[in-house]
Amino acid sequence: MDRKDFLKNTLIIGGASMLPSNSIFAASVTEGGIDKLVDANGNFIQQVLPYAENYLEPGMDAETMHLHYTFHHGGAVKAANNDLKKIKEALDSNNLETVDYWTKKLSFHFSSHVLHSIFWTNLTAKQTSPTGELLKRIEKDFGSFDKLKTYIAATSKNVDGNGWGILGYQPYSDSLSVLQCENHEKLTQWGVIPLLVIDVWEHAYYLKYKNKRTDFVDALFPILNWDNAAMRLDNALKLTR
Ligand code: MN3
Repeated sequence: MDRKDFLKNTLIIGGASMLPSNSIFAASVTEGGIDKLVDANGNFIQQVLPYAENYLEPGMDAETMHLHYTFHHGGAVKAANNDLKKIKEALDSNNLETVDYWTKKLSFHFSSHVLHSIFWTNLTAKQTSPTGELLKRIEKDFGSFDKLKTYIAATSKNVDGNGWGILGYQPYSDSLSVLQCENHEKLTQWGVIPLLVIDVWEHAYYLKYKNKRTDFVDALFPILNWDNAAMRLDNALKLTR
């Protein structure tokens, strides 16, 4: 590791509140406009958090952040690698008896990896609001930023069981779309690229907010990173238009 990398990593791991702009953490988690979720061999890898675990307090407490990132997201990454291995073994041995099981598991675990990776970058202690193309499209597709906020809050709070509220860009209709995702992979629209995701699994809030998911979602709004969502839309447009 050279000095520049050392400083960059130190800044990312230790001094989150000192992060000067989106550019540094964007460079650390994306490559060519898309999140880097696999290594050169195709194995799933987890990026380091773009801030310290206590950076988002009080909205999100450090203990929840630690458990969530390390064991829930981290566990999904490990499990997704195992699913891939099992599918390869099934194909290599021409024994397809359980391949449907591992295929379903991979969909669940890989989707968890995608959404959690995006979720961490969608949060910041800095005050942000939508700008540029994102704001223009929010106004066109939902009427106003306030209407979108009301919409995505209601969608997230009312997920049946565990799941996510998601704002995404749908390239087939060239429009923004809100999804109410169950688990990590259900109730999607093919093609949607997530821009801003809200984790409403109980593990995301139960330590601090107990059973009050509504309070958690309300507390999340001030720490949503709309700069990151705007950057994600710009990347999505570049990748698909
Ligand atoms: Mn989660």
